Amino acid sequence: MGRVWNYITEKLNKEGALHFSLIDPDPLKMGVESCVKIARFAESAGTDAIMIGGSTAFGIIDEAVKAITDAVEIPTILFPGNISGVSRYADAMFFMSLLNSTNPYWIIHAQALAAANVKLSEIEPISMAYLLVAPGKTAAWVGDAKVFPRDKPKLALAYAMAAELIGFKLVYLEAGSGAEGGGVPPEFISVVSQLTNIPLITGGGFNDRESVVNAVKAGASIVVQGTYLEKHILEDKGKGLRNIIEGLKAVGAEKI
Ligand code: 1GP
Repeated sequence: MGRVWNYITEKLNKEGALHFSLIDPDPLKMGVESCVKIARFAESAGTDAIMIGGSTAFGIIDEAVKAITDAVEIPTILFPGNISGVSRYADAMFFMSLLNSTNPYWIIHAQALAAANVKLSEIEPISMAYLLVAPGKTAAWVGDAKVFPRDKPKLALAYAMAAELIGFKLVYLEAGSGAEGGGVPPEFISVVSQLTNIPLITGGGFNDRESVVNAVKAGASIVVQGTYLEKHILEDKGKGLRNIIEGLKAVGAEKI
């Protein structure tokens, strides 16, 4: 078993729920120094891993990935938006397939183009089914996704069950970075977590303690926050994030 996958599963068994912090190393948004600061504050606030990536990865991400990985003790996991999102400096990568894309490029072709590079880099791959729920935001536009309407959780369930049967280690319910409406609807999280046996990650629009706590109550194993960090963490040095993570861990502990 890979080192990071082992860390995730053991920590989930012990703590019931995990918090991951997403950093998008887009030079049009922020420099490497800010990425490192965000990662450090997130780690000190108790986040369990740093995800690095975005739908529009401009430029070479190696510099940011190396700097972040050197700066924190917790695992760094790539969250690639395309083949340009691979870097050997991370501890692991989500090897993901956007299952509800209408374009085979995002389901298997990009993965095939990146596979040799991933194997040569010896980075730990963690297979993940990526499912986009409305609004889907930039990820849906870039990924040619047929997003699941917010009142149709059973559509996501069908895809999540197929993902489990195919052998994906994780399923990610994504509303898109910056999604309005408080994240993925709890009904999606609840039906998918109850009727599948792989850990469920969710992200996209979880911007406060209440929505994060509700996601865990509904059955999420891991909640991802990105935009919240970009907006608040440099000013409050992780204070607000600490409060959110305490809430997440309290609900997680009830599930053990
Ligand atoms: C995006 O799910 C992540 O891929 C995080 O979304 O930026 O809205 O937190 P936010």
